[in-house]
Amino acid sequence: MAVIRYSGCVCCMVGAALVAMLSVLPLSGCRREPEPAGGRAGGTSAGLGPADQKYTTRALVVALPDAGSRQPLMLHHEEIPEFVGKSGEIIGMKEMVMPFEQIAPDISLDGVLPGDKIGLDFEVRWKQRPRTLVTRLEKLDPATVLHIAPKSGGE
Ligand SMILES: [Cu+2]
Repeated sequence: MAVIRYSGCVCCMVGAALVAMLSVLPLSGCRREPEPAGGRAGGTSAGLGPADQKYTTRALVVALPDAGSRQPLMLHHEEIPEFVGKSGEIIGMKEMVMPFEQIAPDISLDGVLPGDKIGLDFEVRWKQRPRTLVTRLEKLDPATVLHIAPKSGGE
């Protein structure tokens, strides 16, 4: 009986199980998904389980993601009164500057700059990475008045 080792990747686990049963199938084609870069090119939402929550809010762009420095997208978002905490209770979230770990691969940040005002949807997964995934992003009229503290450009 062969010793079965796997590196944590589900397809390897399945492959190893098959090898154990059949003793013929090679583990070819089995490789890890690349780590999410946390940036605009970062990762994929494929393979993620269903989101725990999804929110729509508006925000000021504070910093764009940069894979090199591992800087995530930083947004100063408006209050999200319906925000659900890890325990499942509605705890609300005040307006704040917050990192958004990942952006869905179909979303382009081309033409988006710090200081821009945006509308966005994002998903929260408390037990998976990324914990926050931006799934929609839309530039707003610069004249839009965001309800955020003035320190980063709100009014
Ligand atoms: Cu927040």
